[in-house]
Amino acid sequence: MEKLLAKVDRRIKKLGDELQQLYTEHPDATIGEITFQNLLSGMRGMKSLICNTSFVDPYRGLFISGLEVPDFEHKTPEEIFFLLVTGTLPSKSELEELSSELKKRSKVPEYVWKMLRSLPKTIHPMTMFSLGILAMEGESVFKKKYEEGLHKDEYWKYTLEDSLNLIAKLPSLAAGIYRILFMNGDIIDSDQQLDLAGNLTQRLGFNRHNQGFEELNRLYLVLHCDHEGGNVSAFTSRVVNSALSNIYYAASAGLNGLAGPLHGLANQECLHFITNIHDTLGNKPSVDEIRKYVMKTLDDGKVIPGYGHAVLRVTDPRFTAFMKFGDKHCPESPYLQTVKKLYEVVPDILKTYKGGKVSNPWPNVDAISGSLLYHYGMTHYEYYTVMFGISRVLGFCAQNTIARGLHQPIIRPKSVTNSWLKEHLESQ
Ligand code: NMX
Ligand code: MLT
Repeated sequence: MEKLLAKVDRRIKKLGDELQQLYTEHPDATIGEITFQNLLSGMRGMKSLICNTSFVDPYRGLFISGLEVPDFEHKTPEEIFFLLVTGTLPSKSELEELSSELKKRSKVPEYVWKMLRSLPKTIHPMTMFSLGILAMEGESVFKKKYEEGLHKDEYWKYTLEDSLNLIAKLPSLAAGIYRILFMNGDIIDSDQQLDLAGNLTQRLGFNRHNQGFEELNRLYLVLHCDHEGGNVSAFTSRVVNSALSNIYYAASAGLNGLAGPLHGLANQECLHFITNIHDTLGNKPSVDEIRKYVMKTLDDGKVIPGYGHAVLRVTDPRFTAFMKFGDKHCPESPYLQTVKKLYEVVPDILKTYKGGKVSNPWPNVDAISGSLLYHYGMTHYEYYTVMFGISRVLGFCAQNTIARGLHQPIIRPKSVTNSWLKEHLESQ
């Protein structure tokens, strides 16, 4: 792990020096104002975190150290984790080192399977995923070292150590959950030669050579990896880790946020939405029929899943990357066809809905991702957020490793009461 450690160390020193210099030069600088509107709107747009793993430009989408989605969509999850945590893509030998470390650490402890098998079959797969990670908390090397009196400067090393131990187990853990809930419950061993995506595909029990399913899994694990620091799941994981709760606690907490329908569960909601469209209108609904269906959904006081975003103001480039994949591998899929028809009608409807109140009428990643999994026979759509989650843990791990390296403090914003607000606003 020497190469990875050395690179992360260099990056942390560089980021720390930059921040120190900026602070020395601008100690009293103002970054932005907090308006009453910000308080009422979930802190939307407030700049209140530093995150260098990735950045979301409202008009160009996700950037990871200067690379945007088309630049990295063909990489592997291993390369992406290296990029997130070090700021550069790995050389061949760096990638070999990381891959071999992950392979060594991939075995999920037996007690996790025992616990997961004992749960009712009605449980949501995201609950099992979060519980599976939480159950391994006792394996934390950070926790052990902290109890022995670890120096602050070393926190990041053991956060990274825990991260590698956790990331290595995710394909096996996630696939095991799929097999316990939807198959006969046998856990499939993987070929030690496989990478994270190959491992996931094999352990799920799908044919690895099934016209692109493994490639789709690889793309899935890459596209969902990180989306700067303020999204619900990453922010939650950062808050939890800022109390020095180890990466198992932080990842499990972040995933609990991802499990909400306005965040990661939107991919499940989208497939449910499309399935309902097909059940009501048949497998080849017309654009007009879809328009009416969307209008009725809005009239019923529901959101259109997969549309809108807190930061983006254009079609999510991750949506576009999945669309390219769909056009290449399964253009005839009725699910993909309905995704396209929704794309034709929803933005125009949302632009004028509620007097133009929707900040972003364009699709996000969740509007398409599930329809591709469905095409390959993964029809249990309640599982789709787990696929998102495997990838997002890469971002949690990278963000928290860097945050510990920079000695970032416990996150604890101030809240105010109505009476404080009244007094404050009236005194202005
Ligand atoms: N359908 C209907 N109404 C919407 C939608 C939508 N897709 N998107 C936003 N609105 C409404 C929103 O509910 C709000 O209404 P109200 O003031 O009555 O509560 C109004 O438009 C203004 O909200 P915005 O400022 O546009 O959006 P906000 O930043 O608050 O929320 C989302 C962003 C993503 C939560 C919101 O667009 C949404 O609920 N989308 C559908 C769910 C979804 O696709 N989530 C996945 C996000 C990506 N991810 O992977 O996490
Ligand atoms: C994400 O990938 O986290 C979502 O697009 C939501 C967000 O960025 O707020």
